[in-house]
Amino acid sequence: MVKLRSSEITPEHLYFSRRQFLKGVGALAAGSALLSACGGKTPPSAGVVNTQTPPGGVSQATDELGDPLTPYEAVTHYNNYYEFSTDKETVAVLAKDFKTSPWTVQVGGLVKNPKTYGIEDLLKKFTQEERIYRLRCVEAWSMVIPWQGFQLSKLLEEVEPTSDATHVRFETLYDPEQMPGQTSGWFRYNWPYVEGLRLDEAMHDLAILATGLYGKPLPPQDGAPIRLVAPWKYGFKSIKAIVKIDLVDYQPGSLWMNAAPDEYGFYANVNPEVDHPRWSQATERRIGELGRRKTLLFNGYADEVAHLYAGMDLGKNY
Ligand SMILES: Nc1nc2c(c(=O)[nH]1)N[C@H]1C(S)=C(S)[C@@H](COP(=O)(O)O)O[C@H]1N2
Ligand SMILES: [Mo]
Repeated sequence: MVKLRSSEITPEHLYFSRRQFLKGVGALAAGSALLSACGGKTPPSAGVVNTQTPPGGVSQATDELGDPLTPYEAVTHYNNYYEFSTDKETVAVLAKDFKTSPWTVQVGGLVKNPKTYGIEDLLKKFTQEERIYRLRCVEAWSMVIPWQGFQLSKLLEEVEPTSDATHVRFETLYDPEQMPGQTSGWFRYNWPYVEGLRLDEAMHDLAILATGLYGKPLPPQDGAPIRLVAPWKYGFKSIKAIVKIDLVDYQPGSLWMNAAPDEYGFYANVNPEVDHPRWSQATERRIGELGRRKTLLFNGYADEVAHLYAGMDLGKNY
């Protein structure tokens, strides 16, 4: 159960502003069960109907584990997006006027049918479905987010990777005029933000390209107009504002691997037993909750994805 008593909402527990959070709670209270007395998991055996009412535009008030959705206000005002700011609460403000139209995504490399898609083509061609996923940042906080989007596999099937393709490389827009974090001073980072997946990871049913959340178009701060979501991996793999997707025959680097190779690897699978060199990954802070939760292997998606890593040393392949 999410505890929302104002006395408990302190910067110690929640790093976004208390005022903003309470505003969000107020806005959600009408339609949401986040304030109901009986949140949390109902054992199926009890035969009790889950009385939590989902907020507008969303089909369920919880994920498949019974964890409540993180309030919209938190999802959209506590963001990691270094192109705008390293301050999570400032991202939404600086990204407010980010231009997402016209927008194209160039899909190429080792494919039979390279193609440049307008964002509107992608929205029309691929049915947008809801996916309620946990998002676990490598910094050890997490959220539950109702996304809309479509499976990355659908797009890849359309461009037809050749038999040489082994990995997928993603690239974010490079536009320092719009993205102040990409200008000088951020010498540590090699813009544009890039990320990658192994081809079998990219083809997995759980991997989506998200175009919306909470039944609305994706806000700029969450990666509009289109971003990756790979929920069993640390959040930094889920690259925002994608303009380029290439099929390649090598393991692509990523901005975080380049910035700190000892701290961030290619796989970045959520794993309670593989600590970050500077902090434990055994537990996490669910935004909006008190205390900490145990981190779940593969962020709770082990049944679906563990086979992808059979026989691999997850400590070495971090
Ligand atoms: N282009 C780009 N994508 C990015 C990031 C970023 O800084 N730039 N941050 C990543 C990190 S560390 C996380 S935890 C998630 C956060 O997504 P959210 O702000 O929608 O919760 O986006 C990821 N995608
Ligand atoms: Mo993150």
